[in-house]
Amino acid sequence: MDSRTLVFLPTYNERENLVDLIEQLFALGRNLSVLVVDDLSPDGTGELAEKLAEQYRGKIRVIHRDGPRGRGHAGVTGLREAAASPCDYVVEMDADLSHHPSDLPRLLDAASGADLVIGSRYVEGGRTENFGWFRVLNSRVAAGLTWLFLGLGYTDPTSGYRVYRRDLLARLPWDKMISPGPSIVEETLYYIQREGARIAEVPITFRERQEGRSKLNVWIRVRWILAMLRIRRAANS
Ligand SMILES: Nc1nc2c(ncn2[C@@H]2O[C@H](COP(=O)(O)OP(=O)(O)O)[C@@H](O)[C@H]2O)c(=O)[nH]1
Ligand SMILES: [Mg+2]
Repeated sequence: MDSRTLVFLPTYNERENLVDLIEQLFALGRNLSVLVVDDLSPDGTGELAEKLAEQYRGKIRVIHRDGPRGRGHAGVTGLREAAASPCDYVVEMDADLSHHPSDLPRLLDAASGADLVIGSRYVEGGRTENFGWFRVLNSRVAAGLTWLFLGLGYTDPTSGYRVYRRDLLARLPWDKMISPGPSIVEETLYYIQREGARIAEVPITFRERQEGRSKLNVWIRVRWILAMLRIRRAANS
């Protein structure tokens, strides 16, 4: 039987990307359902997600987060909810079409032999498109820092395109996590490595978004580095 897979999408101002992404996901013909976690996007992404949920009845759930927004807050809400949902695998991917649904079948195939599959831009066969040298440098430096601070020796630890076994997510100590922003991606990987989980890296083609804007700015980058310094300490407290 096709394993049950829940695709978790964190969204903030992704109105121009969400319909395409959802259509492409369901066109894969796998046993998929979708969980959208939106932080009250001013562009109406949350309302659009509700419309899609009506259209694809029973296949899409939407959580509207209130309170402080952030990729990390949304990540904890979404993955926690996913861990308690009836499914075998949980996919996490960006909602800006940078992570392409056409790579998903290969990631899911690899998940039968691993607890976590990371979609990697930098493993042999991986690619980036339309991703300028500064963004590549950024993600390479970030990977170096996660190795230095957290001991994560993977080619692409900052990739948010992943497949988790649901039972792995159910074992993670969500209450200890301290990342309000994108460092949640490295923080979850840190705890997963500590669990002794089997981690595989599979090549993906990452395409920088065509629509909407990245939420990565200088302040978010500074907070990301500060989080790297605190994650290990919080884990051991
Ligand atoms: N719910 C929620 N999602 C967010 C937030 N910030 C970013 N995202 C989503 O996280 C994903 C990655 O964000 P993006 O801005 O593209 O970051 P980049 O790919 O690193 O430039 C996208 O699906 C965003 O919509 C947030 O504060 N709340
Ligand atoms: Mg993006």
